[in-house]
Amino acid sequence: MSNSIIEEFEREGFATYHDILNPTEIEYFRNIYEDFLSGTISTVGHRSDLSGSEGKKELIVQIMRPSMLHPPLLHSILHQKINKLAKELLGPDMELDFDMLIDKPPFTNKETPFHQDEAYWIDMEDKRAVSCWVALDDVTKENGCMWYVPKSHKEELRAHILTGNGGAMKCEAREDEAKAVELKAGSCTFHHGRTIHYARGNSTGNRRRAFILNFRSKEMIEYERSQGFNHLGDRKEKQK
Ligand SMILES: O=C(O)CCC(=O)C(=O)O
Repeated sequence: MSNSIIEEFEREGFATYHDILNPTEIEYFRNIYEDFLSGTISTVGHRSDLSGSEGKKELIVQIMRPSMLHPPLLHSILHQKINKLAKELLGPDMELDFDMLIDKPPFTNKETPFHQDEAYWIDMEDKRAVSCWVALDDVTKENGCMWYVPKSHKEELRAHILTGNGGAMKCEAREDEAKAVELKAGSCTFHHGRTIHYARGNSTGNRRRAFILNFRSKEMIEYERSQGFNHLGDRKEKQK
């Protein structure tokens, strides 16, 4: 990873990394993604609708810890590459804490509210945490690219509310203080656990599949697990 990306991440709280996957690799991960969505790989206990909707059609499909359900992912090119980059960003003790898939199907048009990831987690002494958000489709503002509030990782944790019914956490923030990051499929952004971010809904007919990996120190992962915190939570099963 270049020094300028590391500096940007430290200064702004997020940074873009282009072409982490080549077209063949994108296809490989899209195929696995479809196996999760269709239930070919069972997602029982790991799948919920982040929008909190109880309707028949899922608006924001969230599948937690896909690599637990399909362990070859742990050794995949994606996990290997991002693990190495996370270590370059935050230190050699960075390990995969959890991964997740967030799919916004066409025309579901449901935003992911502004939040800081840290609001979802138990309090930890060592706040170093980085998420890598990998686009498996081209993402624009219209189909739900990520927006980040620059330098917000240097702020305190803002007050968050639960949007209800097992849905997402939400804090006060506005689009006009955030920066949209449109990406080509196969590119990604890294953001700090405290960086405020959000995504519009997918108002287009295009796909918007994101594969997200989160890293923190080995010691903090051990601490989380000792507290029974495993990033699965209480999932409201829709199906599969
Ligand atoms: O993909 C999304 O809509 C939200 C993702 C997100 O909040 C995250 O990766 O922390």
